[in-house]
Amino acid sequence: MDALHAAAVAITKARRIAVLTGAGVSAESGIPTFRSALASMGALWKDFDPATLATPEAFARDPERVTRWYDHRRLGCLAALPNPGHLALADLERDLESRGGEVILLTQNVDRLHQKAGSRRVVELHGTLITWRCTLTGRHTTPEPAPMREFPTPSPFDPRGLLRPNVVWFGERLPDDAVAAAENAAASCDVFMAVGTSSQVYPAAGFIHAAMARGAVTIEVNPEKTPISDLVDIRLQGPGGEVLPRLLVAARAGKGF
Ligand code: BV8
Repeated sequence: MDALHAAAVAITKARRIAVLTGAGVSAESGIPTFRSALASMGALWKDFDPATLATPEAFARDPERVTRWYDHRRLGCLAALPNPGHLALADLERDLESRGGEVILLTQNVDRLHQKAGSRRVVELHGTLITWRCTLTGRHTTPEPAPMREFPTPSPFDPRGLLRPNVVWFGERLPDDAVAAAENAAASCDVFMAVGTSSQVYPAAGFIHAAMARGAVTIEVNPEKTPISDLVDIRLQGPGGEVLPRLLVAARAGKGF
């Protein structure tokens, strides 16, 4: 049995499927993957390592530069459309629900494309770029779909504060409710899929290992090798926008969803 068929059989047998997605699932929507995010920014960012840019210290040190980077990415996310990979994951959620099962989508992405594609059970492990919050009051706001007017951006809630993106920076805690939902999903799923992630950022990548340790069937969808490629049960090598729709067709053929 080839890998795609084996994955389709595992999905048709599953009642609970957890899916961890990373930047790769949005690559075909034109959003650069995290580690290459700077390439889309041109020379201005060539000497900047995103892992140092995505930190509270970087924001404290140079709020203008960090705000510009995030606002540029926010506008890209707002303009982006879900690709066939996002849409297939939304279809998978509906298929499982049609037979009393469930899909829990744990995303590291901050672009809200899974929601745009129709996925409803989405856990944003690293927050989102679409909403921002006041550094002093913590109050949230959804900036209008146009470039910020001032860099850094004064908070509308307290003139002494600034607006920052609602993302989880390196060195910041993930939201407790998101971690609890992810831990629960990893502890109770029949199948755990890792799609479009380099599986290098923790604690998100740790959920794959937790599911593996419990004996869930693990599936990776990625065109490249990653630290988990030789550990998962089934490796589907290819872009999510091609593999996921084919996987869904195979699963539906096997189960008549
Ligand atoms: C924390 C939001 C503690 C911001 C991001 C062990 C345990 C806990 C923490 C750590 C640990 N070890 C190290 C740490 C620290 C750190 C960490 O993991 N560092 C890494 C670099 C080693 N973790 C943290 O700091 C976390 N916080 O632990 O806090 C704490 C506890 C108590 C109190 C205070 C603090 C916070 C981590 C979250 C950081 N925020 N994003 C923003 O977006 O700017 S991380 C960001 O990078 C993304 O969200 C994502 O998670 C990560 C990048 O990973 P990927 O999504 O996988 O993307 P990448 O580009 O790497 O890979 C893309 C993949 O797609 C590739 O494999 C490629 O082959 C594939 N691909 C390409 N095209 C396609 C494709 N796949 C499918 N289809 C395609 N078409």
